[in-house]
Amino acid sequence: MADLSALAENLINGKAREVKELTQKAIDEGVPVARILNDGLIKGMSVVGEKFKNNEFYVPEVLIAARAMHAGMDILKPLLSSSGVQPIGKVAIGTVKGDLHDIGKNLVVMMLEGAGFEVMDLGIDVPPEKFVEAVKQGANIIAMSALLTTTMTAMKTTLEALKEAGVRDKVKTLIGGAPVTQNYANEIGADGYARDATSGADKARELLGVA
Ligand code: B1M
Repeated sequence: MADLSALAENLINGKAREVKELTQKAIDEGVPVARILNDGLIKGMSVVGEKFKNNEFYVPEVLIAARAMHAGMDILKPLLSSSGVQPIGKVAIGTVKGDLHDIGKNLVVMMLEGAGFEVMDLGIDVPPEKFVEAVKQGANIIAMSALLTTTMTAMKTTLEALKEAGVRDKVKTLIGGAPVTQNYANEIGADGYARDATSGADKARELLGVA
């Protein structure tokens, strides 16, 4: 019998090989892919997120757990679309123009994927036009990361570009990164701010009204 709690547990402990095997075993035993995703991979990743938030896990543990999650996702992904499981939303994320820091942004990507979002990772040094283009490609959330006080202003420029392109009301915006604050989000009119990767995924769910 497929043991989804063992799958979640192995993911939390970063055991990629075991996660891959248990995911395949569950599929072979006919467990619905949505259950494997929700009660195995996503459940495990949400524990990782909580531990990270509470300083019980640090960046290396999160990266190792994320690698394990990807090992399971690689097997599940092709089956998800054919089984009709829809992602809970599409997030386009990038580090803003002029900024090359991506460690924090990559953690946010992992937490978003772990929460069931489809993620378009636009990378680093992302110009406003690229975010605008992502909205045209169906992104429900534009998520921006900045690590420099000199580049966080590109968040404002990007929001202005979304307005100018006439797509601002089609998308929610989420910002974060070490120098960014809730006050700054209020000042520039971003829809949401998150202080860490786990809260980023929580906020993204909240912005789309996903319980
Ligand atoms: Co740079 N750097 N750096 N750097 N760097 C900082 C940010 C700095 C604070 C160091 C310092 O002076 N003490 C400083 C910024 C000062 C400021 O503006 N206030 C700085 C500087 C000045 C620079 C350069 C200008 C240095 C130079 O060349 N003179 C230069 C700029 C390059 C550029 O971007 N154009 C530069 C370059 C670099 C490296 C390339 C060498 C490297 C980046 C490598 C990489 O990312 N691939 C680097 C690094 C590693 C750092 C430090 C040491 C670590 C950043 C990091 O990865 N933290 C950093 C000092 C520090 O923080 N101690 C520093 C770990 C990461 C997990 O945290 O990114 O904060 P963080 O992400 C968190 C949250 O912020 C949040 O969640 C994450 C996880 O919880 N979060 C979000 C982040 N994005 C989010 C988005 C969300 C929600 C939450 O929603 C969308």
